[in-house]
Amino acid sequence: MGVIERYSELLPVTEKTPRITLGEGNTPLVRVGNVSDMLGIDLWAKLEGCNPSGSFKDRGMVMAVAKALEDGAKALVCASTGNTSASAAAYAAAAGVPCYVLLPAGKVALGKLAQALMYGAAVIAVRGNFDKALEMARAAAEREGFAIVNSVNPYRLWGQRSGAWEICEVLGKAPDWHAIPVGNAGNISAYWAGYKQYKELGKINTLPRMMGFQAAGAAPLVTGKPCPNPETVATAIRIGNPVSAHLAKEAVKESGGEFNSVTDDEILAAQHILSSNGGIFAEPASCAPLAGLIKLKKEGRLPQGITAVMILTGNGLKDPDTAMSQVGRPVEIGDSLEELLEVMKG
Ligand code: AN7
Repeated sequence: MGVIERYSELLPVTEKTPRITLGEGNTPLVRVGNVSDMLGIDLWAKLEGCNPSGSFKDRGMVMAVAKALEDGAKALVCASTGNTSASAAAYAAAAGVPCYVLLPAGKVALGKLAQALMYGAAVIAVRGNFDKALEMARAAAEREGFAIVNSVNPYRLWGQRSGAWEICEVLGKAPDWHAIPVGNAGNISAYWAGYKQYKELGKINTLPRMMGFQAAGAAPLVTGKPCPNPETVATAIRIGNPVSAHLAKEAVKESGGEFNSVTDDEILAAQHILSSNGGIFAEPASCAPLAGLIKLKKEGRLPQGITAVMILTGNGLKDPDTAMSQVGRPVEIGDSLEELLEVMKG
Protein backbone atom coordinates (compact mmCIF):
# COMPACT_ATOMS: atom_id res chain seq x y z
CA MET A 1 0.00 0.00 0.00
CA GLY A 2 1.40 3.40 -0.95
CA VAL A 3 1.26 6.70 0.92
CA ILE A 4 -2.08 7.88 -0.50
CA GLU A 5 -4.05 4.76 0.31
CA ARG A 6 -2.35 4.12 3.63
CA TYR A 7 -2.97 7.64 4.91
CA SER A 8 -6.04 8.70 2.92
CA GLU A 9 -7.79 9.73 6.15
CA LEU A 10 -5.00 12.15 7.09
CA LEU A 11 -4.32 13.60 3.65
CA PRO A 12 -6.36 16.03 1.53
CA VAL A 13 -7.55 13.37 -0.91
CA THR A 14 -11.02 12.94 -2.36
CA GLU A 15 -12.79 10.05 -4.08
CA LYS A 16 -11.57 11.56 -7.33
CA THR A 17 -7.90 11.51 -6.36
CA PRO A 18 -6.30 8.66 -8.30
CA ARG A 19 -4.72 6.09 -5.96
CA ILE A 20 -1.44 6.02 -7.83
CA THR A 21 1.60 4.43 -6.21
CA LEU A 22 5.04 3.06 -6.95
CA GLY A 23 5.21 1.55 -3.46
CA GLU A 24 6.56 4.67 -1.74
CA GLY A 25 6.76 5.09 2.03
CA ASN A 26 6.90 2.52 4.82
CA THR A 27 10.68 2.76 4.77
CA PRO A 28 12.82 1.06 7.43
CA LEU A 29 13.62 2.85 10.68
CA VAL A 30 16.73 1.12 11.98
CA ARG A 31 18.76 1.61 15.13
CA VAL A 32 22.35 2.44 14.31
CA GLY A 33 24.00 0.58 17.21
CA ASN A 34 27.68 1.37 16.69
CA VAL A 35 27.10 5.05 16.08
CA SER A 36 24.65 5.26 19.02
CA ASP A 37 27.42 4.00 21.31
CA MET A 38 29.90 6.45 19.83
CA LEU A 39 27.56 9.40 20.46
CA GLY A 40 26.00 8.24 23.74
CA ILE A 41 22.48 8.49 22.37
CA ASP A 42 19.81 6.17 20.97
CA LEU A 43 20.20 6.90 17.26
CA TRP A 44 17.73 5.75 14.61
CA ALA A 45 18.04 6.15 10.87
CA LYS A 46 15.03 6.51 8.55
CA LEU A 47 16.15 4.91 5.31
CA GLU A 48 14.46 7.11 2.73
CA GLY A 49 16.80 5.77 0.09
CA CYS A 50 14.56 2.68 0.11
CA ASN A 51 11.79 4.62 -1.65
CA PRO A 52 11.08 3.63 -5.27
CA SER A 53 13.19 6.38 -6.85
CA GLY A 54 15.72 6.25 -4.03
CA SER A 55 14.79 9.36 -2.03
CA PHE A 56 12.17 10.87 0.30
CA LYS A 57 10.79 12.92 -2.57
CA ASP A 58 8.49 10.05 -3.60
CA ARG A 59 6.26 10.57 -0.53
CA GLY A 60 5.30 14.05 -1.65
CA MET A 61 5.59 13.46 -5.37
CA VAL A 62 2.92 10.77 -5.36
CA MET A 63 0.50 13.29 -3.83
CA ALA A 64 1.52 16.15 -6.14
CA VAL A 65 1.16 13.98 -9.24
CA ALA A 66 -2.14 12.45 -8.10
CA LYS A 67 -3.56 15.93 -7.51
CA ALA A 68 -2.20 17.16 -10.84
CA LEU A 69 -3.95 14.25 -12.57
CA GLU A 70 -7.14 14.95 -10.62
CA ASP A 71 -6.98 18.55 -11.88
CA GLY A 72 -6.35 17.41 -15.45
CA ALA A 73 -2.79 18.73 -15.77
CA LYS A 74 -1.25 18.29 -19.22
CA ALA A 75 2.36 18.20 -18.05
CA LEU A 76 4.54 18.39 -14.94
CA VAL A 77 7.46 20.77 -14.44
CA CYS A 78 10.14 20.99 -11.77
CA ALA A 79 13.58 22.36 -11.08
CA SER A 80 15.83 20.08 -9.13
CA THR A 81 19.21 19.40 -7.62
CA GLY A 82 18.49 15.82 -8.75
CA ASN A 83 16.17 13.88 -6.49
CA THR A 84 12.99 15.82 -7.20
CA SER A 85 13.59 15.35 -10.92
CA ALA A 86 14.17 11.61 -10.54
CA SER A 87 10.98 11.27 -8.53
CA ALA A 88 8.87 13.50 -10.77
CA ALA A 89 10.11 11.66 -13.86
CA ALA A 90 9.27 8.28 -12.32
CA TYR A 91 5.69 9.17 -11.37
CA ALA A 92 5.15 11.00 -14.66
CA ALA A 93 6.26 7.89 -16.55
CA ALA A 94 3.92 5.67 -14.54
CA ALA A 95 1.04 8.12 -15.00
CA GLY A 96 1.73 8.64 -18.68
CA VAL A 97 2.05 12.42 -18.46
CA PRO A 98 4.89 14.52 -19.92
CA CYS A 99 7.48 15.88 -17.51
CA TYR A 100 10.01 18.71 -17.91
CA VAL A 101 12.90 18.88 -15.47
CA LEU A 102 15.31 21.79 -15.14
CA LEU A 103 18.69 20.96 -13.62
CA PRO A 104 21.66 23.16 -12.70
CA ALA A 105 24.09 22.24 -15.51
CA GLY A 106 26.94 20.00 -14.38
CA LYS A 107 25.86 19.96 -10.73
CA VAL A 108 23.61 16.93 -10.51
CA ALA A 109 24.89 13.56 -9.25
CA LEU A 110 25.24 10.95 -11.99
CA GLY A 111 22.67 8.45 -10.69
CA LYS A 112 19.96 11.08 -10.49
CA LEU A 113 20.65 12.30 -14.00
CA ALA A 114 20.55 8.72 -15.28
CA GLN A 115 17.20 8.22 -13.57
CA ALA A 116 15.53 11.30 -15.06
CA LEU A 117 16.73 10.34 -18.53
CA MET A 118 15.76 6.67 -18.18
CA TYR A 119 12.28 7.52 -16.91
CA GLY A 120 11.91 9.54 -20.08
CA ALA A 121 11.56 13.10 -18.81
CA ALA A 122 12.56 16.05 -20.98
CA VAL A 123 15.77 16.99 -19.19
CA ILE A 124 16.96 20.58 -19.54
CA ALA A 125 20.30 21.72 -18.06
CA VAL A 126 20.21 25.37 -17.03
CA ARG A 127 23.47 27.33 -16.94
CA GLY A 128 22.83 28.68 -13.47
CA ASN A 129 22.17 27.34 -9.99
CA PHE A 130 19.08 25.61 -8.60
CA ASP A 131 17.52 28.81 -7.33
CA LYS A 132 17.58 30.29 -10.85
CA ALA A 133 16.25 27.07 -12.38
CA LEU A 134 13.34 27.06 -9.91
CA GLU A 135 12.47 30.63 -10.78
CA MET A 136 12.37 29.65 -14.47
CA ALA A 137 10.38 26.47 -13.83
CA ARG A 138 7.73 28.38 -11.88
CA ALA A 139 7.43 31.02 -14.59
CA ALA A 140 7.18 28.41 -17.36
CA ALA A 141 4.57 26.41 -15.43
CA GLU A 142 2.49 29.51 -14.94
CA ARG A 143 2.78 30.57 -18.58
CA GLU A 144 1.90 27.13 -19.98
CA GLY A 145 -0.58 26.05 -17.30
CA PHE A 146 1.53 23.03 -16.33
CA ALA A 147 1.67 21.63 -12.79
CA ILE A 148 4.74 22.66 -10.82
CA VAL A 149 5.78 19.74 -8.61
CA ASN A 150 8.49 21.39 -6.52
CA SER A 151 7.75 21.76 -2.82
CA VAL A 152 6.08 25.12 -3.54
CA ASN A 153 3.27 22.71 -4.46
CA PRO A 154 1.52 22.23 -1.09
CA TYR A 155 0.63 18.60 -1.85
CA ARG A 156 4.33 17.75 -1.80
CA LEU A 157 4.58 18.76 1.84
CA TRP A 158 1.36 16.94 2.66
CA GLY A 159 2.73 13.64 1.37
CA GLN A 160 6.06 14.17 3.08
CA ARG A 161 4.30 14.38 6.46
CA SER A 162 3.91 10.61 6.20
CA GLY A 163 7.55 10.15 7.22
CA ALA A 164 6.81 11.63 10.64
CA TRP A 165 3.75 9.43 11.08
CA GLU A 166 5.74 6.30 10.31
CA ILE A 167 8.46 7.22 12.81
CA CYS A 168 5.88 7.70 15.57
CA GLU A 169 4.23 4.40 14.71
CA VAL A 170 7.51 2.49 14.96
CA LEU A 171 8.90 4.21 18.08
CA GLY A 172 5.49 4.46 19.75
CA LYS A 173 6.34 8.13 20.41
CA ALA A 174 8.06 11.08 18.80
CA PRO A 175 11.85 11.16 19.14
CA ASP A 176 13.51 13.77 21.38
CA TRP A 177 15.50 15.12 18.44
CA HIS A 178 14.66 15.05 14.75
CA ALA A 179 17.85 15.63 12.73
CA ILE A 180 17.41 16.40 9.06
CA PRO A 181 19.31 17.96 6.13
CA VAL A 182 17.91 21.26 4.91
CA GLY A 183 18.06 22.48 1.33
CA ASN A 184 14.91 24.08 -0.02
CA ALA A 185 13.53 23.60 3.52
CA GLY A 186 10.37 21.72 2.56
CA ASN A 187 11.07 18.44 4.31
CA ILE A 188 11.80 19.87 7.76
CA SER A 189 8.56 21.85 7.47
CA ALA A 190 6.60 18.77 6.39
CA TYR A 191 7.95 16.64 9.23
CA TRP A 192 7.08 19.32 11.77
CA ALA A 193 3.55 19.57 10.41
CA GLY A 194 3.29 15.77 10.52
CA TYR A 195 4.38 15.55 14.15
CA LYS A 196 2.03 18.36 15.15
CA GLN A 197 -0.87 16.71 13.35
CA TYR A 198 -0.18 13.45 15.23
CA LYS A 199 -0.04 15.30 18.55
CA GLU A 200 -3.35 17.02 17.83
CA LEU A 201 -4.87 13.62 17.05
CA GLY A 202 -3.59 12.33 20.40
CA LYS A 203 -1.33 9.75 18.77
CA ILE A 204 1.78 11.16 20.46
CA ASN A 205 2.25 13.22 23.64
CA THR A 206 5.47 15.08 22.94
CA LEU A 207 7.07 16.84 19.99
CA PRO A 208 10.70 16.60 18.91
CA ARG A 209 13.24 19.39 18.67
CA MET A 210 13.73 20.04 14.97
CA MET A 211 17.46 20.10 14.23
CA GLY A 212 18.16 21.28 10.68
CA PHE A 213 21.60 20.84 9.15
CA GLN A 214 22.91 22.70 6.12
CA ALA A 215 26.20 22.50 4.25
CA ALA A 216 28.54 25.32 5.29
CA GLY A 217 28.79 26.56 1.68
CA ALA A 218 25.01 26.73 1.31
CA ALA A 219 23.71 27.71 4.72
CA PRO A 220 21.28 30.63 4.32
CA LEU A 221 19.21 29.53 7.32
CA VAL A 222 22.27 29.52 9.55
CA THR A 223 23.68 32.86 8.36
CA GLY A 224 20.23 34.42 8.15
CA LYS A 225 20.58 35.66 4.58
CA PRO A 226 20.33 34.15 1.08
CA CYS A 227 23.53 32.67 -0.28
CA PRO A 228 24.02 33.92 -3.88
CA ASN A 229 26.65 31.32 -4.86
CA PRO A 230 25.94 28.10 -2.95
CA GLU A 231 28.70 25.50 -3.18
CA THR A 232 29.00 22.07 -1.55
CA VAL A 233 29.92 18.46 -2.33
CA ALA A 234 26.39 17.63 -1.12
CA THR A 235 24.87 18.81 -4.40
CA ALA A 236 21.34 17.83 -3.29
CA ILE A 237 21.36 20.73 -0.81
CA ARG A 238 23.32 23.19 -2.94
CA ILE A 239 20.53 25.76 -2.52
CA GLY A 240 20.98 29.42 -1.61
CA ASN A 241 17.46 30.77 -1.27
CA PRO A 242 15.10 28.14 0.20
CA VAL A 243 11.46 28.64 -0.80
CA SER A 244 10.13 27.19 2.46
CA ALA A 245 12.52 29.18 4.67
CA HIS A 246 9.65 30.81 6.57
CA LEU A 247 8.04 27.45 7.43
CA ALA A 248 11.37 25.93 8.43
CA LYS A 249 12.22 28.86 10.70
CA GLU A 250 8.83 28.49 12.36
CA ALA A 251 9.39 24.75 12.86
CA VAL A 252 12.77 25.29 14.47
CA LYS A 253 11.53 28.13 16.67
CA GLU A 254 8.32 26.42 17.81
CA SER A 255 10.13 23.17 18.58
CA GLY A 256 13.08 24.71 20.41
CA GLY A 257 15.45 23.30 17.81
CA GLU A 258 18.16 24.95 15.79
CA PHE A 259 19.85 25.28 12.41
CA ASN A 260 23.50 24.39 12.20
CA SER A 261 26.03 23.97 9.43
CA VAL A 262 28.63 21.33 8.68
CA THR A 263 31.61 21.48 6.33
CA ASP A 264 32.04 19.25 3.30
CA ASP A 265 34.84 17.40 5.12
CA GLU A 266 32.54 16.75 8.07
CA ILE A 267 29.80 15.51 5.71
CA LEU A 268 32.13 13.12 3.91
CA ALA A 269 33.58 11.83 7.18
CA ALA A 270 30.05 11.15 8.45
CA GLN A 271 29.16 9.37 5.21
CA HIS A 272 32.18 7.13 5.65
CA ILE A 273 31.38 6.36 9.30
CA LEU A 274 27.77 5.54 8.45
CA SER A 275 28.72 3.17 5.66
CA SER A 276 31.76 1.48 7.19
CA ASN A 277 30.46 1.30 10.80
CA GLY A 278 26.74 1.19 10.19
CA GLY A 279 26.37 -0.68 6.91
CA ILE A 280 24.23 2.15 5.55
CA PHE A 281 25.14 3.96 2.34
CA ALA A 282 23.45 7.34 2.12
CA GLU A 283 24.22 10.19 -0.25
CA PRO A 284 26.32 13.11 1.02
CA ALA A 285 23.43 15.51 1.74
CA SER A 286 21.76 12.83 3.85
CA CYS A 287 24.86 12.62 6.04
CA ALA A 288 24.74 16.27 7.10
CA PRO A 289 22.63 15.40 10.19
CA LEU A 290 25.11 12.77 11.38
CA ALA A 291 27.96 15.20 10.75
CA GLY A 292 26.01 17.72 12.83
CA LEU A 293 25.41 15.30 15.71
CA ILE A 294 29.13 14.43 15.75
CA LYS A 295 29.96 18.14 15.79
CA LEU A 296 27.55 18.83 18.66
CA LYS A 297 28.96 15.86 20.59
CA LYS A 298 32.47 17.34 20.23
CA GLU A 299 31.18 20.68 21.46
CA GLY A 300 29.56 18.99 24.47
CA ARG A 301 26.12 20.08 23.25
CA LEU A 302 24.62 16.66 22.55
CA PRO A 303 22.40 15.65 25.48
CA GLN A 304 23.33 12.09 26.42
CA GLY A 305 20.75 9.30 26.37
CA ILE A 306 18.24 11.05 24.10
CA THR A 307 16.39 9.31 21.28
CA ALA A 308 17.31 10.90 17.97
CA VAL A 309 16.07 10.11 14.50
CA MET A 310 18.07 11.19 11.48
CA ILE A 311 16.47 11.25 8.08
CA LEU A 312 18.71 9.61 5.49
CA THR A 313 16.99 11.37 2.65
CA GLY A 314 18.67 9.73 -0.35
CA ASN A 315 20.43 6.54 -1.37
CA GLY A 316 24.23 6.52 -1.57
CA LEU A 317 24.08 4.90 -4.99
CA LYS A 318 22.83 8.14 -6.46
CA ASP A 319 26.24 9.76 -6.26
CA PRO A 320 28.87 7.17 -7.16
CA ASP A 321 31.42 9.81 -8.21
CA THR A 322 31.65 11.42 -4.77
CA ALA A 323 31.86 8.00 -3.12
CA MET A 324 34.65 6.85 -5.43
CA SER A 325 36.61 10.02 -4.78
CA GLN A 326 36.73 9.03 -1.09
CA VAL A 327 37.81 5.39 -1.29
CA GLY A 328 40.63 3.31 -2.78
CA ARG A 329 40.40 1.09 -5.84
CA PRO A 330 40.00 -2.70 -5.73
CA VAL A 331 43.19 -4.76 -5.78
CA GLU A 332 43.32 -6.44 -9.17
CA ILE A 333 44.76 -9.92 -9.53
CA GLY A 334 45.02 -12.64 -12.16
CA ASP A 335 43.10 -15.91 -11.93
CA SER A 336 45.54 -17.62 -9.57
CA LEU A 337 44.48 -18.86 -6.12
CA GLU A 338 48.00 -18.31 -4.76
CA GLU A 339 47.84 -14.66 -5.73
CA LEU A 340 44.38 -14.35 -4.13
CA LEU A 341 45.56 -15.84 -0.85
CA GLU A 342 48.59 -13.56 -0.86
CA VAL A 343 46.36 -10.49 -1.28
CA MET A 344 43.95 -11.69 1.42
CA LYS A 345 46.84 -11.74 3.93
CA GLY A 346 46.93 -7.98 3.39
C1 AN7 B 1 18.99 13.82 -0.56
O1 AN7 B 1 15.85 17.34 -5.55
O2 AN7 B 1 15.80 20.13 -3.57
O3 AN7 B 1 15.06 20.84 2.48
O4 AN7 B 1 15.59 19.41 -6.14
O5 AN7 B 1 17.76 15.54 -2.41
O6 AN7 B 1 13.13 19.58 1.55
O7 AN7 B 1 14.76 20.68 0.03
C2 AN7 B 1 16.57 17.99 -2.98
C3 AN7 B 1 16.67 18.15 -1.64
C4 AN7 B 1 17.90 16.65 1.49
C5 AN7 B 1 16.76 18.77 1.14
N1 AN7 B 1 18.43 15.49 1.09
O8 AN7 B 1 15.38 18.69 1.34
C6 AN7 B 1 15.80 18.54 -5.28
C7 AN7 B 1 16.04 18.97 -3.90
C8 AN7 B 1 18.39 15.13 -0.19
C9 AN7 B 1 17.79 15.97 -1.16
C10 AN7 B 1 17.31 17.51 0.59
C11 AN7 B 1 17.26 17.19 -0.73
P1 AN7 B 1 14.52 20.01 1.35
